[in-house]
Amino acid sequence: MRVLRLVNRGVYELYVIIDDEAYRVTRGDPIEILKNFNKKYSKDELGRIGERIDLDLGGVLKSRDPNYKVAKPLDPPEVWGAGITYHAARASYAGGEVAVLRGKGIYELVYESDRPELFLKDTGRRCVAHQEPIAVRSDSVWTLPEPELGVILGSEGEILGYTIANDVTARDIEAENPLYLPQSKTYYGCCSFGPYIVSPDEIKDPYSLKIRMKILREGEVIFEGEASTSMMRKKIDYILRYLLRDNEIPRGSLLMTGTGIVPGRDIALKEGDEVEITIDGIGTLINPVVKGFKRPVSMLS
Ligand code: DO4
Ligand code: MG
Repeated sequence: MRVLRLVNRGVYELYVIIDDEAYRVTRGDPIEILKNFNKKYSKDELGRIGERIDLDLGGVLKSRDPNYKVAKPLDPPEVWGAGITYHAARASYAGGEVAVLRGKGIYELVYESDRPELFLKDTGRRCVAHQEPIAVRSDSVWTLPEPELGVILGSEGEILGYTIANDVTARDIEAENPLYLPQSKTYYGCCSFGPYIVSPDEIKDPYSLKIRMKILREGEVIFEGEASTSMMRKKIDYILRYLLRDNEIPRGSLLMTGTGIVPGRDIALKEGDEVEITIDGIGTLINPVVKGFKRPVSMLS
């Protein structure tokens, strides 16, 4: 089951998609729907809480339908990021290592340590939806996208669903001084996620998902990379044990599980670029890039 939210002529609509059939749900919210996914909503039950709609989903996701716009599948009260969960992320800091502690690079230490890196990315309002612009800060010349498997958490920290997340990061600001991490990670347009949330029953093994990312400039692919969640050094349950320790997370929060694809120093996002992230079994998240803050439609309310 997939949960999708659309804006139809300025009004939010919630959809559940089962076997490529779309049901517009008029009762319940995305979290309630996901919490009940294991009841395996029958089409009859869906008929009770909503109605079957003939939706050209492919067209909607490609913004071809002027009436519909994809919204964030829910408004997470908190968005957390896990860092250096893949070797590729750790390796990307080698060479120009930004800080050394006890004789080792701090990112190498995090990769080897028991304690994961966790940071509060946002309270949700700086994150944008599929097809909305992600941003390069006006004071950054080296900003990179970070394609990550996202998990939506219930009130007990249980996984309610999976999504695609982009933990956009101003790498130059982060590299200048580790204490600048919040500025490199948190600003308007620093994160996108969606287009769907996929219920856990559809994801047979969260550790065998292929993640692909492309950056397009004037229609040309200027970067292409691939990773698999099988390469995660710290697994999701393990990260959650640390995240939830003495720390209640409000239901519907999003945890981004770290990036396994890091473009080199020759790549920096520019206004007009497009970032395309695909995770097998979940979908494709596409965002254009702007320089500086442009208020996306989802922030208007
Ligand atoms: O401090 C570095 C953050 C790294 C990160 O966001 C990631 O590995 O995905
Ligand atoms: Mg990240």
